Amino acid sequence: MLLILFYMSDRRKFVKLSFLSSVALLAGKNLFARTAKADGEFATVKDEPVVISTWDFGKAANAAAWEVLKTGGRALDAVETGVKVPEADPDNQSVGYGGRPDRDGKVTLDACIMDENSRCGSVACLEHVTHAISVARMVMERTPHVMLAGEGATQFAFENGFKKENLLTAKSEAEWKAWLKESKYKPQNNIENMMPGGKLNHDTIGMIAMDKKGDLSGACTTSGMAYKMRGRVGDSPIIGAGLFVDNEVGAATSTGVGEEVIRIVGAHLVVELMRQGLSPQAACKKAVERIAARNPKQAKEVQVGFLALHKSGKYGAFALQKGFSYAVKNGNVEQVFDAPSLF
Ligand code: SD4
Repeated sequence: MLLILFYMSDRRKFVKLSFLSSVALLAGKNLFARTAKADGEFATVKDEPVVISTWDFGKAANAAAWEVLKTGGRALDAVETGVKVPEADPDNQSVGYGGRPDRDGKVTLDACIMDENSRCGSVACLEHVTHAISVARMVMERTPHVMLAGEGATQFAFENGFKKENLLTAKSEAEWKAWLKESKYKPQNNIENMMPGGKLNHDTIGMIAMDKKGDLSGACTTSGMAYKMRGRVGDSPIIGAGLFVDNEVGAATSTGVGEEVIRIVGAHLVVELMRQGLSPQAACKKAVERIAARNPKQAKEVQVGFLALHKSGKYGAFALQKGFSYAVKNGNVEQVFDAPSLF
């Protein structure tokens, strides 16, 4: 009865909304698709699977991860499966195969992975292997170490069955050669490199998942800042900076100018703030504010975004600048959101 009364009194609003939705659908758009929702509005309940990841391209990665989660698979397998999608995509020029090279023309990859038992693995400056995340997982599972870097990481990959590949695509090579003509090096918001034409093209994928058992895992993989110095390592392969998972509390990942994230050990900070009771979005915001407070002038010129999932199933994100998006997938939601930002 109450429901009917509510329906009657709200009928006008309902009709208006239905009309707007139909117009949007006819126009081939979802009016509500990218609204930044209040923190945790679509929160899942504990023990229901969910996967979240950075940027618009996280949507395709989430879909692959979801195939693992929906059948009761482990979050660790889900995040590895998920981030392999952008790693293999030649059109994604900031992750894996087809990534933009360093200033010497070498594609070097950074990646890390962490599970519900705080087991973690990482590779930095890995060359000639598309799936850096799988090498990172092997470091975790087959060595007593957490991190392998440079030639040692590449050698380890070959010794463990990865084939030598050329990761530099014709497109990325042509752009790098064009960049060489000017050879400037100044980070740009949401680009973090000097691409000719200033075309937007994002960026590191950080992914966090919670499986049916309520266990958390995360993965982060990138070709790093385009045209970086040879040997430069960003935040993405650094446990605590680019990714952190604490199965008691939650998990966080980052994207943007890695140097800024490393200075505040960003992902770990976000998780610790959630431990103190902050919501995922509030925790991400506080971490971003800490970067801004440290160097207010510079903070206006660079992008950093954090994405977090609380053990309760709530998620949230926050960035320095507008333009950071994140993708969410669970049983009810498959959507890309614009993260709120400081500036
Ligand atoms: C890095 N954090 O290498 C990565 C790159 C990135 O948005 O995420 N750019 O610093």
